Amino acid sequence: MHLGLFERARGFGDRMALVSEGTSYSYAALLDASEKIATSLLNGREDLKEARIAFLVAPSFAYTATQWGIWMAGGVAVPLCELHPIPSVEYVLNDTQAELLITGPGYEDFLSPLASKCKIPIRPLSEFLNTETAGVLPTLDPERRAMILYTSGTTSKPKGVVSTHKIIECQITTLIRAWAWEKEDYILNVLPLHHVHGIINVMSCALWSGACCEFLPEFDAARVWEAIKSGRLTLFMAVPTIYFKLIAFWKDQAKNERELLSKAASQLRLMVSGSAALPVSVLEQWKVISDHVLLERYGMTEIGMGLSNPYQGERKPGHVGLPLPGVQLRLVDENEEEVAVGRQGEIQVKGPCVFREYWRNEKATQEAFTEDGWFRTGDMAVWNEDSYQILGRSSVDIIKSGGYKISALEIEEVLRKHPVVLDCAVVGIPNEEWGELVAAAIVSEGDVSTEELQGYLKTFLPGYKIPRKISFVKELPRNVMGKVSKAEVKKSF
Ligand code: MLC
Ligand code: AMP
Repeated sequence: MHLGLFERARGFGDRMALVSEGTSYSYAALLDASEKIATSLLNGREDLKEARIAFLVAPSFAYTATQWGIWMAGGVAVPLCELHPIPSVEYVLNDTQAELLITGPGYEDFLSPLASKCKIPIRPLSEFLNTETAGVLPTLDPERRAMILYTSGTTSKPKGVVSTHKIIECQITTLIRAWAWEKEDYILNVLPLHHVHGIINVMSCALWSGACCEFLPEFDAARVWEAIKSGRLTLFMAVPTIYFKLIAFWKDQAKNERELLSKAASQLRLMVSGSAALPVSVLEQWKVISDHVLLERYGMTEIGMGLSNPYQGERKPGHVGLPLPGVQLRLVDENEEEVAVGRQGEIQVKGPCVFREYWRNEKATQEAFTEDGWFRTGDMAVWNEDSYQILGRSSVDIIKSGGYKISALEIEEVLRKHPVVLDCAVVGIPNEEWGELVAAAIVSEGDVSTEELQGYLKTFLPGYKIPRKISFVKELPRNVMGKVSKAEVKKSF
């Protein structure tokens, strides 16, 4: 076991690594718990040899120890998401052919029926933590697969993005340098831990640095402000929707409380926004409140972070700065020729932080890369004088809401099964708070309301929850659907 993350953690010993549910845990305690989990997972074997271990554990010390334990035993970590519709979780379990499902407290009832349906053994995390002593663990080659994160694409089924230890290390160290992480840092994680934003940018960067990461099990504006007010945070990173909600909370406070909150926020050394476009209005209001010009950056599950505004230097509103060190980036037209300066094009990326493959999907992997190895992001951008500006997705079938990527096709597939829905087109429509809201244009044989469709999604796909919430439904005449493009449908809302 010679991975950089663990070697460094050993050196940090008694420093505080994580704070979870009011308890602090040192690096030594984290390593100890992880080694015990790894030993228990191995159960006498020498190496898990990239067996996939799926787990659903709330953001907490237990989550990190589970992830590290899987890695230490030579397994591939597959973090699940409780917000995904049950069929999607089932799909992930089957697709990864997970050898085991670990369930954290509170998820047994949700996971047990799935585990038996998929014929995957399920074990509570508590069993692993009860292991008495740690055993011998395998030495890991950094080129080995480490993690699979599922992401929606332009197909209705999500794809498993595979990263190796080396890729993860590259994604971490790039940010450590770019944003000057150090061991005195203290960050609050409010993000879900099945996406790169929470896993890499927040939790792993903190642990690589010898810093402290405190978990909130889920976002709560009052608790975030409380943490900011306490003065213990040096860093904060979130999706634009979260800044929107923090602004709303601040506005609700009395004048003297606002002043206290603002003063406390101004003491942080860095505040970052990403995962979706940061509205300039949010950036401007946050500047007034906290005196921070939010550092906006651009990333993707497949590439980690690609573009970032400078840590030091001018941050241009509505822009995402320059490629991070080690990231090669170009803008191309539909013939995959580089566009002239000032012209918009698709972002393509190359470099050591780019993912290895889509899990068991050679076709999708091949299609995602050009012949000379550039990854096609599907995002459009333009170079404006000194910085890149993201213009949106090239496909209308991908919606970003609250920082979550959603496949419009996945929702359409369900809606078309509704008894009175003859046809439908699902699109994302711009919204300052959520980035985009899900809207459905339908052709129906009878009246059908937004609530009815929302309810139908929930019944048809138990566990079909936010953020796939349909916010608007519009009826289209029968002769129109199919003749208008989705872009036109989108404009019509
Ligand atoms: C929630 N609601 C929505 C919604 N999500 N309504 C419309 N659209 C949505 N997307 C509604 C709920 O139904 C509920 O309504 C109310 O809002 C509160 O719901 P909630 O679940 O309590 O919301 P909240 O906790 O405030 O969640 C918002 C959030 C969450 C922003 C904290 O969406 C989140 O954690 N997003 C982060 C996702 C993320 O980490 N993405 C990174 C991907 S990685 P009612 O009526 O019941 O009150 C990536 C790469 C990169 O993108 O570059 O980083
Ligand atoms: P995901 O696939 O969930 O990792 O989401 C990645 C996508 O989020 C990217 O392909 C972009 O479309 C979007 N994204 C991330 N950061 C930004 C940003 N700063 N501005 C606009 N879009 C962004």
